[in-house]
Amino acid sequence: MKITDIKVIVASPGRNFVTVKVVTDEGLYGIGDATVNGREKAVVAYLQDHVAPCLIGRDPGRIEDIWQYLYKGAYWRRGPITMAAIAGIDMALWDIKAKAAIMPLYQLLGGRSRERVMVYKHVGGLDIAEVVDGVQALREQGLDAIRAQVSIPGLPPIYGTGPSTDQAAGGMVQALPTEEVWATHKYLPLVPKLFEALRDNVGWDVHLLHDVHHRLTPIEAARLGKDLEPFRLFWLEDAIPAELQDGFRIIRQHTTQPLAVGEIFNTVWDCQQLISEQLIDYIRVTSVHAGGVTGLKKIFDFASIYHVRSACHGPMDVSPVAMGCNIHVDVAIPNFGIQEYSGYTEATHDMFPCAWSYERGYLQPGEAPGHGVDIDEAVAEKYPYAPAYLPVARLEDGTLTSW
Ligand code: GCO
Ligand code: MG
Repeated sequence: MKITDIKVIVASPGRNFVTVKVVTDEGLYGIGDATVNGREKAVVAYLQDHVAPCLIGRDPGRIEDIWQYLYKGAYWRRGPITMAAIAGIDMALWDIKAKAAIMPLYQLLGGRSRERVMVYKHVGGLDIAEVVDGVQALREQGLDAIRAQVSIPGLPPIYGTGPSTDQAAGGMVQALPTEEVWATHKYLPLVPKLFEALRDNVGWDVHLLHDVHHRLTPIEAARLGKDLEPFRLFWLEDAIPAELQDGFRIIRQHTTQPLAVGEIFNTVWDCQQLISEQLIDYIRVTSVHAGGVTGLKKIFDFASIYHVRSACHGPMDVSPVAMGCNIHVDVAIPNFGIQEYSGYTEATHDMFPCAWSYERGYLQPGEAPGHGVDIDEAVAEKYPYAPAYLPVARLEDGTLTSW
C-alpha cells in the first residue's frame, strides 16, 4: 500500500478544527486531528509545505518509522505545532492500519482492559449557588465525575468560570484575544468555600475536580491544596505553570491533594521529571497534542511504571477524531484514570460521523474498523475557518499573567 494524497481540511463547525486525510492507492484512507487552538494555520502550513511532500509514495503501514522520520528527521523536535502535525498523520495511519485489519483500533493496542471509560464534564457559574445547581444537574444526567469552577466576586467572569466560555457556546469567537482580569488573593479563599458547598449539597459519592489554569505560584498552590484536603478532590489541575516542574515538589511537600497536569505537554520529555519523581498523579496529555496514538501510548506506558494514571485532555477544541483515538487508548491501557469530555455542537457531529458513543457519564470506542471517526467534506465546506483566540489575562494593575 502507498500514500497517494494528504489533504488538510480546515473548518469551523462551532470552533476551528484542522483535519488530515491520508489517502492510499488501495482506496483506504485515514483521518487525523491536528488542531492547535488559536494557532491553527501554523499547523496547516507545516503539514502542507513540510510534511505531505515527504510522505507521498511511502508505505502507510510503517507507522513507527514515519513517526520517527517526522520527529527526529525535522531536527527541530517537539513543540505544539510539530507534534500536532505528527499527531494528525499518526492518527490517520493507525486508522488505515486498523481498517485494513478490519478491527477497531483498541484491538491493535492490546485489546480491552476495561468495559467503559469514565468521563468528567465541566460546570461553571457566576456564583457558588449556580455551580451547585449545575453539578446537581449533571449528577442527574449520570455523571460520576464533575469539574467545578466559579467566577470571582468583584471581577468579570473569566475563562473557565462563566456559563459560556467555550467557543462553541459563543464565548470565544473573537478576531483578536479578549483580555481578562485575575486576582489570586480573591480566588484563593473562594475555592474551598465552593467545594464545601458542593460536598454539603451533592455529597461524597461523586468525584469533584478543579482546574487552576496555571494561575498560581507553587506556594500558593500548596496552600490551596491544603485548604481543599477536607473535600477530597479527585484532582487539582494545572495548579502552576506547567513548565515549572520543580514547583510541583513544593506543592507535594505540603499536601496530599492529588495533582494533574499535562494538557500543554507534547512529548514524554515534557513530563519525564514529573512522572519519574512521582510529583503528579494524573498525566493529561492528549493524542492531538502529544504526537498521536503513538506518542500518547509512549507517555502512558512510561507513566504506568510510576503509578501515574492517564487523563486525556478532551475539551471542545480536541476534535471528535482525537477524542476517538483517546477513547481507544483509554480502553486499552492498564493505567487509565479518567477522560475529559465536554461534548460537541450538533454541527461538529454532522461534520465528523463517529462510531464512539457517550452515555450517562461513560464513553465507548465502538466496534467500527479503524478509530471509527470520519469527516464529511461537504459539511466541512459549509463552515469556513473563523479566526478565534483564547483570552489573555492581566492582574488588576495591568500586568500580563498566566491564565
Ligand atoms: C481543560 C482546558 C481547556 C483549555 C483549552 C485550550 O482543562 O479542558 O484547560 O479549557 O484551556 O483546551 O485550548
Ligand atoms: Mg485544563
